[in-house]
Amino acid sequence: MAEVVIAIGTNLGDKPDNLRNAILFFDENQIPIKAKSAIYETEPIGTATETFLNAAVLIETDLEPAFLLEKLKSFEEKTGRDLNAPRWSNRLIDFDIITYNEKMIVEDALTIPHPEYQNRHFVLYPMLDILPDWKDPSSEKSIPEMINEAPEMGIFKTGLKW
Ligand code: PH2
Ligand code: MG
Ligand code: MG
Repeated sequence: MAEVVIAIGTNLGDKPDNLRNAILFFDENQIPIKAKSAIYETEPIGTATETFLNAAVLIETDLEPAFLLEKLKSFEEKTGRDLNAPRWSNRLIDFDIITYNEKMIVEDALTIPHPEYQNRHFVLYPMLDILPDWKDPSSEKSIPEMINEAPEMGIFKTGLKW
């Protein structure tokens, strides 16, 4: 069994509802969720223009990373995300595989740990909620260390319930 951190982002439509919907993906695929982070409101980074809700879940799965990615993509598509939209445009649901045990993978379609997570407070804060003792397998940095070194951004912990 692998312990996997999935980051979830949404910045279109009924965002709290989109997050709750995302949980259905794991239920439908009988993938146990071991922990859910708080829900954060975050300033859009890059070319996205609308405020995000971001969160992360810790799951347990036997699915291989590439196969898990494929299933996550098909859920994004099914729930109405236009996969041909430009990279970083506004989206209903974005799933990103952040970590897969301590595995390191570098392939065209998939890099694990996620190549940008160390620079993103909108991933690191939710991750701290669910996997506080994580150390990056390459740099061996803790999440608080990565948070200290990442660029500041607008991020606010909401009281929203899942
Ligand atoms: N995702 C992006 C680009 N920018 N900004 C925030 N705040 N949250 C995100 O999830 C996010 C982003 C690309 O996936
Ligand atoms: Mg993303
Ligand atoms: Mg993505």
